[in-house]
Amino acid sequence: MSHLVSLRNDGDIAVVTIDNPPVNALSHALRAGLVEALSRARADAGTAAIVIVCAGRTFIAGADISEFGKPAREPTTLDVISAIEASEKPVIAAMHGTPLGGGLEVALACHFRVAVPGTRLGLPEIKLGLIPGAGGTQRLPRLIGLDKAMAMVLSGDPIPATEALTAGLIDAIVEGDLTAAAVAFARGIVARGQAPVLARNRDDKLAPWRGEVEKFDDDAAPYAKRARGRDAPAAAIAALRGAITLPIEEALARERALFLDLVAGEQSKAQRHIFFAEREAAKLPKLAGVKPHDIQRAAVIGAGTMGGGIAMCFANAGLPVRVIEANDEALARGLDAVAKNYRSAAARGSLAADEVEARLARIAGTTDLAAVADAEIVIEAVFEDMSIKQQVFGALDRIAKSGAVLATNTSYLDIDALARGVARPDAVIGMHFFSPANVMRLLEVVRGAATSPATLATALAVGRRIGKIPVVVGVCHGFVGNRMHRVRGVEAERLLLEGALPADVDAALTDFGFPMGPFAAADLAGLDVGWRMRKAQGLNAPIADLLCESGRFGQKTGRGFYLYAPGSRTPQPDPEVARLIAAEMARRGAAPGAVGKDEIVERLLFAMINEGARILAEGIARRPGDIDVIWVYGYGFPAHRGGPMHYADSVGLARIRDRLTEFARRTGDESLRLAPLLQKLAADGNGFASLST
Ligand code: T1G
Repeated sequence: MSHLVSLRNDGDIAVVTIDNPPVNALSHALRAGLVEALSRARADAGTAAIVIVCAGRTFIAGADISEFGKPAREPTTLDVISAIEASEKPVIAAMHGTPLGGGLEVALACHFRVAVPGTRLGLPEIKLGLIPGAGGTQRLPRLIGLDKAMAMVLSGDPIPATEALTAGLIDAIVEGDLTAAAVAFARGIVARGQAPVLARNRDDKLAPWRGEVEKFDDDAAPYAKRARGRDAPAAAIAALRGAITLPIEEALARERALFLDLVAGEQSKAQRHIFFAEREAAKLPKLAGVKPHDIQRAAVIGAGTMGGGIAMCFANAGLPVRVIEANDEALARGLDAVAKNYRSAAARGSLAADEVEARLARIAGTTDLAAVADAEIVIEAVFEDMSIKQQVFGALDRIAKSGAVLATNTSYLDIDALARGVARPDAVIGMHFFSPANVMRLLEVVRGAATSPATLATALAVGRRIGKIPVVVGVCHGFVGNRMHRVRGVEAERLLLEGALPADVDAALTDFGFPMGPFAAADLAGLDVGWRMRKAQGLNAPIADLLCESGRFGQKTGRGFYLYAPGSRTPQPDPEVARLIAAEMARRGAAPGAVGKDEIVERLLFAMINEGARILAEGIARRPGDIDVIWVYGYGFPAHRGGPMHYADSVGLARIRDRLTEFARRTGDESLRLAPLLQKLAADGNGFASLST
């Protein structure tokens, strides 16, 4: 048998143990071993029941994603499932960790399922631009009902074992040694002569839905509405619909056909790229063997929106955190906002009341900076002003304990300049959180020229511990994300001066898949933030500056690029803004014109991609995939497009080169001058992906 699967008997119970680290993915070798083991156990007269269990940290966490896009090899996952369902002896899935995707589908083919406490079960395929392709959309609703199955398949989020038991997805939660408990469970089944029932033959949970297709369509509609250009949600709905409109064999065939279409599609390729790029981003060969500091306690300087959110990240991860503010009033305001945030989470039912209290208890506020003395990591999140930050770092240098990491949450200031002002520049690093910090998963970890490997390793470890996706970047103005964001902003402003309106530009990007366009996003963030920054740096944004000069700061003033009805966050086009833009165009002698949607997308994204090429050439980002992860998790770039650099490869760098050349000629804009790396790759017929091989 394959080295990944072993078979032994515990009396009359056969135990099939899978061991394919790190997550027992259903690779070809594993499938072959499983089919072999099952046929042996079935053929063995001394075997009355079969237990399938996994070694390592989890039950099968899905199909082997790295095999997608390659020729399918037999036995397939469907063959494994047929082998289980053909067994006349009860087969029991014994689960722990994260049985996901094809792993849960294997369990759904078993006659019984048991799990240890803490197991999280799910069908996350939709997060890879796919749908369950091995019967999940048919067997799951037969066990737990269509509405719950719809929620699981279309969200892709796992459910805890307790919920799975209540829903009927598992038959028991077992304590202690999983294998022993599963063997005992199997023995009980055999002793009671309990007839094994296959999920595929269950109909009690589906019967209420037969003839209720309209209700199904109504319930599915909100999911379809939120698809924003993704193909997988519609495919999932179509597959689930088959559960109540088709005989099971036809429904399974339809699911499979929909799945195979998606696997071969660009969207799933893009989302699989992001899956692996996210994990690659955490790997820095140079840090191999470097031990991060042990972090027991954190401190955050500043209780503003960012400081409060950062403190919540630590409290959510079980770490005590001190929040230091300049005065009691600001401290109280900050801690109130944190408490309100937690209480509204409890009100929404996404956090238990006792958990709210436990997290609040981990956050202690003070106005005494000396309180940072026992923290192993200090994160400065004060006002974006270099002189204020230098003062804070000077004080931290005197107070913080030796070996402490001194991090700054600046979103664009020079980390090296901050480090030069302290006696321990090796301990200085940027940890750039995204707002709201307790929600956004991205963390730009900015390595300074003097940052030590231990400081970097510690920041990465802390990032992962507080549930972030840390991506290492170098020091430059705006690092990776904001540097590209600024270039996109300049191009967006230019489009307004060529006749596009804010709503045209925003619609082009939301149709592309972004949750929000640049102008609605600017109104949400507050136009005054960017205005202050531009003024400090001698930069300008013609229209945004004009809006700010007239007191239009966005949602906070009810007027910005859009109008907002009192209490509403819905942007309404404002004729006054159109007039203001027209007047500015006239003042500049610009002829009014129209810019098509496709050109708007190209202008905004190709300019960003060009800047991304410069960033790669300068080594500010290590891999194109790092840039993609930053934009997908920090700026809402649609994951089904794979991030800007992956998207560029799907368009073709030669086309981007030619279009940028055309745009630069037409606009005379220097920042659109081709990045040499883009030019070279296009000339060689290569893509950015060629840089990662
Ligand atoms: N295939 C291949 N490699 C995988 C993998 C998978 N399914 N899951 C994880 N890895 C690798 C990962 O790249 C990393 O490698 C290492 O394992 C540890 O992962 C037919 C179509 C299970 C919750 O979507 O969500 O089944 O970087 O760092 O944080 O219907 O991994 O060390 O070289 O993420 O502890 C459905 C995907 C597939 C689950 C563990 N399954 N995995 O998280 O570790 S589609 C999924 C995860 C499918 C069927 C369909 C997480 C995890 P390396 P990690 P972790």
